[in-house]
Amino acid sequence: TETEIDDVLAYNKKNYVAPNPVYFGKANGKNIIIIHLESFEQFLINFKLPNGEEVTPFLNSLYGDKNTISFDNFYHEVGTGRTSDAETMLESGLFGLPSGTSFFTKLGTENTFQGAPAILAQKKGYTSAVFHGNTGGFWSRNIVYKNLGYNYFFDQSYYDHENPDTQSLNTYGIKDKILFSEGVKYLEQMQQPFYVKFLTVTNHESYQFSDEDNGDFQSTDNPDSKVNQYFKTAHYLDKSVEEFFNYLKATGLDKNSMIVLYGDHYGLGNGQDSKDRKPASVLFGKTPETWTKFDTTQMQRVPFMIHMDGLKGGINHTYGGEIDVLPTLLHLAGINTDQYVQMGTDLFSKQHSQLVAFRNKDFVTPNYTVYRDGDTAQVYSNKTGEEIDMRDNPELLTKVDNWEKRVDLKLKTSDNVNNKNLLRFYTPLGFIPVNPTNYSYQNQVQ
Ligand code: GP9
Ligand code: MN
Repeated sequence: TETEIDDVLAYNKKNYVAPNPVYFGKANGKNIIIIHLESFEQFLINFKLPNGEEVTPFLNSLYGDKNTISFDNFYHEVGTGRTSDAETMLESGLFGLPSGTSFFTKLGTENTFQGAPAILAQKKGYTSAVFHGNTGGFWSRNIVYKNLGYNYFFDQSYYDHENPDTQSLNTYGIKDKILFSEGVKYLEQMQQPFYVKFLTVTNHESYQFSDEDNGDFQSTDNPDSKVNQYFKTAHYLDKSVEEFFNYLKATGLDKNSMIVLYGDHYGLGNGQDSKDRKPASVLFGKTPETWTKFDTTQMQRVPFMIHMDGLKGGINHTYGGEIDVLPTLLHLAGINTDQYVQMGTDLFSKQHSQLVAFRNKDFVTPNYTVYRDGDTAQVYSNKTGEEIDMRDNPELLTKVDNWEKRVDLKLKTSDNVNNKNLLRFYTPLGFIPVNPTNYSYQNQVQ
């Protein structure tokens, strides 16, 4: 009902944090290019194979680059909606649903959003586009993106089908190298500033991938074929991104663009499921028997990097997650966020909340990792990886109780907005509601 939005707005007001003046507007007027690294985990960064070879040399160089801010305590917060949950958080500042996939349900197909493309268009004149190598109807993207206010959606039909390379199209979409090399044909015609995202897919588990695609990269010789495949496709993804960066440099686009890279969620043996643990455990000198859920949570880290000329690069140790990306980016773009209903907080803000809520209500703080089985919480020390005996620790217990309440309220508020489509009752000052019928993604080209 209409009054429920009042609770949401009260929550929003209380949890809003002011931007950091050092970063606010730093990307004012720049193009924003989001690169969605499918199933890409943080551990891949600077990971070396037994033969000494790096799996992702280009992303490693970017990670330590003087114009790149790289986060090393950034967590994915997806639920069963996986990719779609990550997209939902980055575009709308709201979580995915507690179960199910947000894109297939009312949330994606009917709800009112005040999302990134619309905000950037209205406040700063951005044109927006998504590039994805599957059909428009895949995961109902052709509906969801209209609700978000995306001007263009370059799906599979926009890419060259004569090229034998694109024939490798399979369940998830065309290979990443083709997505980028074909996608730039459209990118270079777009009006600037633009807000665009490239959704890669090749690193998705069970993607049909041939040794030819592998180039010089050696077999990784791991006894587990899934692990080998993961390294190979991650390496391929790394090369794809490198080629795209070369293009951006060659055209000078890198000079007036902010490039944001993030991993959407786990890819290898770190779902919540214990059957997944085996391949991950051997990589870290553990066995499925000694692998703990704390180890699993460590694997929930994914990359988040912001690359831009004039940005002072470095490794940022702030704890945060995907829900925090939208306010962070809007502030960089020079847009105030206090009017918008967003569950995260700007990672650069001095008051940023380092309480990272997972979709299943477990959470992480800079010092503790907390699991919630029914009424009792299990608290682990991040430093030792050991469970803490809470019986003689009333002070910590009080803290944990307080964190639990905050995590619950955050998720509950987000779920209320999503399940009851509450944003239809609230239009931020000066915001024009998105009309999905204004957008058509018909392929005019072929
Ligand atoms: C691919 C996506 C499916 O872009 O739609 O990927 P998943 O959700 O399984 O990661
Ligand atoms: Mn995904």
